[in-house]
Amino acid sequence: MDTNNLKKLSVDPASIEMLKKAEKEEVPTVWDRYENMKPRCGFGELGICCTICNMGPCRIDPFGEGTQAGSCGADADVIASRNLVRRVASGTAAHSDHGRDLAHTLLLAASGKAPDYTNFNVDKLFSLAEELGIKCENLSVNDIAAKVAEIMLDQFGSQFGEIIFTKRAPEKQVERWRNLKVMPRGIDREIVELLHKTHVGVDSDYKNIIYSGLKAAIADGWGGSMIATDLSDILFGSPKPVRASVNLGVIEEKMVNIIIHGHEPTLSEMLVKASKDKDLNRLAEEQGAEGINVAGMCCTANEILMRQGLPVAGNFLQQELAIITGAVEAMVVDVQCIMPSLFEITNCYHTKLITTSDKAKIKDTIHFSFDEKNALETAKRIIKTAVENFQNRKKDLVNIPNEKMELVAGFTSENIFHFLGGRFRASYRPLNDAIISGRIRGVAGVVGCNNPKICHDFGHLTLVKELIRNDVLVVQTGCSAIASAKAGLLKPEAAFKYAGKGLSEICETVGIPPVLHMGSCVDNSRILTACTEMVKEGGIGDDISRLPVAAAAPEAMSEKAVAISFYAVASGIFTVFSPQPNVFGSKNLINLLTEELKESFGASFAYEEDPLKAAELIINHLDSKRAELKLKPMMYQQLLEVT
Ligand code: MSK
Repeated sequence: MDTNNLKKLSVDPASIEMLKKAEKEEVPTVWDRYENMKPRCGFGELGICCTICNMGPCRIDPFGEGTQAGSCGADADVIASRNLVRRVASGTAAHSDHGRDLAHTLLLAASGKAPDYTNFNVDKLFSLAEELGIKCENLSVNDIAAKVAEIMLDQFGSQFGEIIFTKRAPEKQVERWRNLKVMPRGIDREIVELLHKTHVGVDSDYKNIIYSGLKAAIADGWGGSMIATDLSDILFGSPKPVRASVNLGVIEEKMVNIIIHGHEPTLSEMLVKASKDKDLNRLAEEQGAEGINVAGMCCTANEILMRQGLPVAGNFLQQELAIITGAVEAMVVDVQCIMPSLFEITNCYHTKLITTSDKAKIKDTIHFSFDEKNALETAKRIIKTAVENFQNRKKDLVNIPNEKMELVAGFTSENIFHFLGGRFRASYRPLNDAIISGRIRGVAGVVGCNNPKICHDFGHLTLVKELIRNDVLVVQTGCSAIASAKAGLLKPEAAFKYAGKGLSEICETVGIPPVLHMGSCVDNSRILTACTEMVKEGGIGDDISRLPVAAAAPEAMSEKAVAISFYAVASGIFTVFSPQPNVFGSKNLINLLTEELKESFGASFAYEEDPLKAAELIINHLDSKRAELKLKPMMYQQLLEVT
């Protein structure tokens, strides 16, 4: 493939360089396998292929002429909606199981069974305990932590009532969920009920199916994900703005390189700690290395970046490319977004692939069963394995791209208070005032993955640049945040280069970048909390659906991204999703998702693959919300018309 063709695969120079290397060394990547899958099944693309029961597979004729129902009688609306919400169930399960693991770790730590996790963030612990109504007098820190962990664990198995963190939402939102009967009772319960409803011969009302999907998704955003975020902050500390670097250039030629990939900070935090062990560093030197370099990939990267300032090697589509540098001694993985292909890629180099979660093994790889009870000890054994592998590096296969970018990350819904309001006036008032006065048009959360259907990072960067150019403050999580970081958008200086005049003035005054990194994919819950704070501050609407805010997932790939988009819409946030999900075989379903949901939730989906058009949709939406609120015209609008 020539360079021009490679440029169609990624806009990231480091990735293009590694794709060239992969081609030369005949190492297949995700892009090759994606091409080999063509042509894709048209029925599957449209979401009208059903494999739910053993009478199938069945498919509906999309032209309305042939078969219009599967063997059981399910039509296109039922088949497409069932397929879609099963993704919501899986995405919600993934996020929520992550939250459950953290609650379990907190309980073990509080009861003295996980001694490596006892350095609690007591400020956050006390504030959560107070919110949960725990009477803390005469209780030890461990007792309080145990009570918090138990209440959090109860959220999963609860059968009745309402998930506790939904109370954080504005009152109007809560009332709406109750009236629409989508208030989740327990996280596991909603996932199970959703799977039950989509079993053959249960729910055959596509609207009812979608509403159940929205209910389960609320249990994710305001339940499992929010629990994961809050408990991570208690166990590992609340993030603070940190400077760090990003892209494949963070891999160091003279050091032992360990890439940690996946999601849960329980593993990554221990590996970071173990990598500082004096004996292991001495061993690295004995092997001829200058030290141990730990870098992150995907959302694990975001976790250790925000709390430890560790470098980020890349986002989802770069996991194979990191190994192709030939300079990675070990890739250590836990759960989610880990390509099974890593085994084949590591076999082409000296890299050891190490799995750590009993939930996620890869056949024939080294497995260290990670247990919170002896976490640091296991982490040290993993690091030692990587260090001892340094001598097996094939020097002639090493080629590390120079690309490396500086960034600032680590914003949270709490510390934005500090940055926007200043030390003595910590509040969302300045943000709301900036929106009211027309300096900032609104706020957009741009989140999600990479997907080889879209040129790597192109969707994220084009959308984000267009938004900030039009005075939209952008908040980001996940692989989308990493894309912007690589392009330099997470540096305060980016405001002068890319942001509109109004946003740039705010960034300069406050000293923040125009694009704020707010964490990993579970940390989208921080964006929900920030929206709630904006409502509480007043002046721009009494419920999230009235705020000039929007969301986008320009290169969505995972089922978690579908769940996130569902809870964003259920929370009243207009959401542009791309590439289009497999639902276009049902006109009724598309109409429900893109139009009818507005009536009930105050928000809907838009499916738009062109990032400039997506930006236009978001800007128009923010302007319509501003008009509804009778806010002032944009201060510098006349200078910055959308292209
Ligand atoms: S890792 S879910 S590719 S954001 Fe959270 Fe990235 Fe999407 Fe995985």
